[in-house]
Amino acid sequence: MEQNNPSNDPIPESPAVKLIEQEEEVFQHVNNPVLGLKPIVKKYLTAPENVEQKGNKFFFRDTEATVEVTIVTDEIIRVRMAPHSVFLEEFSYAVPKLEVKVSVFHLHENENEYRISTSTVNCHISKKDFLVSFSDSQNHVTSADATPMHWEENVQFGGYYVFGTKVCHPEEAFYGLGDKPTDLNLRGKRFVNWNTDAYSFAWNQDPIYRSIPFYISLNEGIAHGIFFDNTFKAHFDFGSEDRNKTSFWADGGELQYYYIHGPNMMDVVKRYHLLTGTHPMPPLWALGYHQCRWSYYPESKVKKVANGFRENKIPCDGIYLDIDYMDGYRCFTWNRKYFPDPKKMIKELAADGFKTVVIIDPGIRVDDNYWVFKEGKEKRYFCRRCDDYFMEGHVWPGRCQFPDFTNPEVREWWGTLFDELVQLGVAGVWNDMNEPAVFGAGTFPDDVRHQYDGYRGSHRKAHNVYGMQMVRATYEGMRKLMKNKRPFTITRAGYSGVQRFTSVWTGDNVASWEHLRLGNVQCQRLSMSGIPFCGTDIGGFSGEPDGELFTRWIQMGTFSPFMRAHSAGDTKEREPWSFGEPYTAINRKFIELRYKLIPYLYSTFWEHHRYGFPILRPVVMQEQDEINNQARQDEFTYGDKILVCPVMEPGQTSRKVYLPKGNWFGYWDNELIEGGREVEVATPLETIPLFVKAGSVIPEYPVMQYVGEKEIEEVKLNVYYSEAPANSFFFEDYGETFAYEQDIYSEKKFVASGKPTSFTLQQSMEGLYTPRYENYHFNVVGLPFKPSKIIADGKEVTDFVFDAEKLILDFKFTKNFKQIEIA
Ligand code: MIG
Repeated sequence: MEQNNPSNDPIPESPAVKLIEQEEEVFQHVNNPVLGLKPIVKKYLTAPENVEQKGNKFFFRDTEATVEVTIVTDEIIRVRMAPHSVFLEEFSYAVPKLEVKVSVFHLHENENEYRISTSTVNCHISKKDFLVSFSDSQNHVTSADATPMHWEENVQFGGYYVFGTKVCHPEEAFYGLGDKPTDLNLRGKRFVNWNTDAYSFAWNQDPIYRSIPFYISLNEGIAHGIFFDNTFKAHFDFGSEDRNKTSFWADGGELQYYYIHGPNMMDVVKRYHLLTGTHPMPPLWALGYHQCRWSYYPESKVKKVANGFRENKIPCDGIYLDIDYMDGYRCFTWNRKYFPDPKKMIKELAADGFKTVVIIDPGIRVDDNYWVFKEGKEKRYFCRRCDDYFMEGHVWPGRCQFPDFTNPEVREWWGTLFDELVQLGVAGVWNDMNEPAVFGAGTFPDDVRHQYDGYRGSHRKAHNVYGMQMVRATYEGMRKLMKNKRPFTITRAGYSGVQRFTSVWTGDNVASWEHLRLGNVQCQRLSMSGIPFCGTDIGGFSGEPDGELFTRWIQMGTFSPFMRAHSAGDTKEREPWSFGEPYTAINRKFIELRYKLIPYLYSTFWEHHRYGFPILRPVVMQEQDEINNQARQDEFTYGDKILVCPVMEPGQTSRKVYLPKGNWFGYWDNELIEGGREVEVATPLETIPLFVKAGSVIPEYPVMQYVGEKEIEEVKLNVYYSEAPANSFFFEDYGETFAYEQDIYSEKKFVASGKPTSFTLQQSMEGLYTPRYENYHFNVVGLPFKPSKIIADGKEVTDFVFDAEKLILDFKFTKNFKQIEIA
């Protein structure tokens, strides 16, 4: 496909263009040898001369540039700017299909501005100076340009540096941007998006592994989002250089961003998912505990670790093989000395309930006797430099070449390479080093060429999507090979939209209390940034945790959507029983809790997949109008019903926890506490602060050593009394196929509501799946009265036990009830 190339167009010298000297600007390019010699000239939009409408698109022109405004939905508006009025062809790895869903919109014009309005948002373009702003239907301005959009020609590579600058308000807070290892609120900071292998990264280090150019602004309780869909090295400044300005700019590509309306942060995240997609339902087993290490080998060691779990009665579903399983680190091969019969080993592990996950790196060893290299070479699938030399770099296997994952044909090929691994029974693939990382050089040079799905680009454009396209190729290939069973994938690098293909871990962290704290914030941030299935290396990758730190990390990891312990090769043994008692027992208790809550986590996953909600939710997302919540980053909710506050300091015996408004029950003691305030909570090593929102129904499976170990005969429903009506969801399906896409699932909705002397629980169902178990075991917590009668669908349940001291009511009934009344 031919692409318009703005650099081929004549560049008119327009007197109307404002020339602004470098000194006046907040942006400077220090690393450009060519531009460094000349004064940097930024050109700003001047004034729109007219407007032209084509369907849902509006074009505004000054003497030189054009701005395109696309009404995507009632709440999402896209803005693009073409310095010389030539737009790039529409293509985005983040937004696979721009679905326009808008009912009505109108264009208005007056003396001062053009205004395009949907039912909820207005986009204003000022006639005087081309400033773009957005307001809600009450005419409250939510986002406004501080300076007109601008650009700077890139003499070295062609194209432009593109800039957007918004007004930053005194109390405005900022969230999002993926995995940045810093405080949750990004205010006052500046960031770069450039995927980087960041071994033992530090607090405030930037950039690290991922590039998620999406942020949420919260000002005076009103939120909106900006998704700057640009894959080049991109920069964000949240009132750092100038406290009154928020800026985002990139070293190439288009100034293209989506304004995502709120006013609720939750809605902003939901709408971001509308653009970039959600995570597919994971295989149920992947919600269990995973054990990893660099590396478990030979086979006898793998078996020993697996047996350790079963002997210690600590549940585990996934076991990982790091790079040493390969022959000389050649992807898709086996070291036969360490693993003489992988098929047999994987089968035996599977019989004992373990899924085997193997690592794969993008670097392919230059070796004519190695089939993967030979095929890739013959088919011309490896990346090349601008002058056609191969992109070569050293990684684990030695001298390597790298597949161009931005080429759909290469992705297809890569997908087929997993054939043997799938035949051997491998259930998951761990995609590492895909920033891409290269020893010494760090990554590829800028001039490496990429096919970019037919749109072509240098590494400047493809760098940030390389890893995402690798894991996409892996995921799609595995899905085909596994005959539509859900594959499990994990990646280190990523770009917006990567959640459609994979889970992520936060990379090479450190066994320190600071990193435990950092991991907590990173997982919350990833969740708000559209990456729900995330976790840290439990225990810390490098360094040595003591028993206390490891246990505190297991406790936090129990509430990470992805739960995996991992450690570097030069560290001591790091299994949940490695630290002796009391640690082993506490680790077991928490991993068991993880398994009990799998149906709850899975239901939360469904809410993510179907509705675009994040799994972890920082407190500020629940009460965004509480200014104090802007700085809270320790506690979060897991789904919307369980509030978790990890313990992140050694020797801590109690800590303050903020509970959002409403009633909460202590998870450990069922004590009723009114929220909207901080409470002091005891934090002995055996527990962390956990609270359940009143009115919740939390489904619980019996503890198993791995998912599917036993047939489930009964599901426990923990029902927490509330007077105010409250909804809960309970999702189930086969847990391993894509049948849910054809409505083969069961989504139950519970509504709990109480009165001082009665309590009602209603259930309704949707979907075509019927679980095999027959019974619910009810555990009703916090009844404020002594129950004397339970009526279920008109029939009286006579067999119940009430603990008057703990206020717990216990009884059983079939799962297909419609209404249960307790009085
Ligand atoms: O250069 O495969 O982040 O989890 O154990 C190190 C070995 C390569 C980096 C990953 C880490 C993994 C390690 N890898």
